[in-house]
Amino acid sequence: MSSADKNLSVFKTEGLPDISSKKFGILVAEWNTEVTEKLFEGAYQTLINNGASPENIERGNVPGSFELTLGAQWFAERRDIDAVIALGVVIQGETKHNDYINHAVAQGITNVSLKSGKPIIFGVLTPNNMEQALDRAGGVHGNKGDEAAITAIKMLGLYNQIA
Ligand code: DLZ
Repeated sequence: MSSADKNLSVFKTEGLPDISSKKFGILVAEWNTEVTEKLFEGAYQTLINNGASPENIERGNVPGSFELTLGAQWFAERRDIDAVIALGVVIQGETKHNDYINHAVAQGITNVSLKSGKPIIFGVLTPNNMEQALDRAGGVHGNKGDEAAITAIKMLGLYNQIA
């Protein structure tokens, strides 16, 4: 079983909707790229494995996780984008900086999601250290990028059912 499969084993992944015509924006924070690149690979590959077309997946880089919110809004404002996945890693440091960033991004992504009515997925790891981050970016605890992609797909399916 791959680490991606292990991660997804906590999810119900059967019966996912057809996403062959859906367009995704994936935002990647440039802080801690050794981790965020793995999150991107996981999210991208999970979308492809579930039927998305490569030409329907667009990537945007932002300087740090704090900027994920505005990047998500720019993607969400586009009529052609159906869902956005925001990927970042905020590692706890010696200051409270991480708390401010984490809260701002969580709140910001919620706001963009509610304002746009589109799924904007919070794919931000908030570990205590780099080891915990790598464990969740294709390591022993799976890949948060995979999980974020599955969540985006599920929300698109739910939109068809209840919106
Ligand atoms: C400033 C900062 C710090 C200390 N730590 C992180 C981090 O662990 N992960 C991350 O994605 N970004 C960090 N940043 C950068 C902020 O997200 C943001 O880019 C800057 O504060 C500029 O707005």
